[in-house]
Amino acid sequence: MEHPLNAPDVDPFEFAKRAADAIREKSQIETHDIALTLGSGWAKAADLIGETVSEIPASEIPGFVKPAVVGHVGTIRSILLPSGKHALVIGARTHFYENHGVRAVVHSVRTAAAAGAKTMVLTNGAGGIKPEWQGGAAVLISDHINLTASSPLEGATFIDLTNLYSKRLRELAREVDPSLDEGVYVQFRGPHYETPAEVQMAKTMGGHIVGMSTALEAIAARQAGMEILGMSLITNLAAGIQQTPLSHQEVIDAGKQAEERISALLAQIVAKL
Ligand code: 8IG
Repeated sequence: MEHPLNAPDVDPFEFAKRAADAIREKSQIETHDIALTLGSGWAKAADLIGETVSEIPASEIPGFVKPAVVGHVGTIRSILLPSGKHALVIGARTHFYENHGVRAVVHSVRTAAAAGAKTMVLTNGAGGIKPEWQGGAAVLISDHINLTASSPLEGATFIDLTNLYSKRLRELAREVDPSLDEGVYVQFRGPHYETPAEVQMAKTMGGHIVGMSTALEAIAARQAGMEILGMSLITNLAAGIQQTPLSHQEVIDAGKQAEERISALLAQIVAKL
């Protein structure tokens, strides 16, 4: 928890403003319209959505720590879209399981909001509960169940989470690919994968996707007034749904296999935002 955001008297929103100022200074882009967090399997989208204006190591931006997982990028990119809009691509996600506290988890989202972004695209690699999702399916997140027992909101901050994952944006995504399925994302704390019993619990609760990110970030994005699009790459079927044990290598391989296809899909969707 010895993260700068957890020091006494730190206001996380002030910190996000400072981070956004650093991005403005380094990218020379005054306002970013859209922000994307690219999870496992989605990184290539950054090369396809537009022209990279600048790429900043996360370590040069206040409050960002370098990612714990190999395969996560660790840079913030400013990209000029064909539409003339500017996108901020966050390749450095902090996971709840890293134990830097929930402020660190949502700092990138708050920074994106402070940089001007009105739309937040949250992507991840995740496990699938629906057996028909085998083989690197990309699915839209329709809602979530937050099983982290945490919240990015501090104090008596009551915020409505209806339509958290914008129906309008899901429909926009389906204009690009009408076959896109959707499901409820269940955020577990991790970093262990679920037991088969926990997967059955998630299923009984109404979940379809299991993962270790996104829900806390979506709450912070809603607090910031952003419109949210959530997408999961199903790299594996959840424990007990698939018959073989889960492995991080399998997840990485499935991500690599799907990367070209889902990144192209995401680039087409971003062009419509
Ligand atoms: I990739 O099966 C990926 N991330 N919790 N469960 C959880 N997170 C994941 C999984 C999974 N696959």
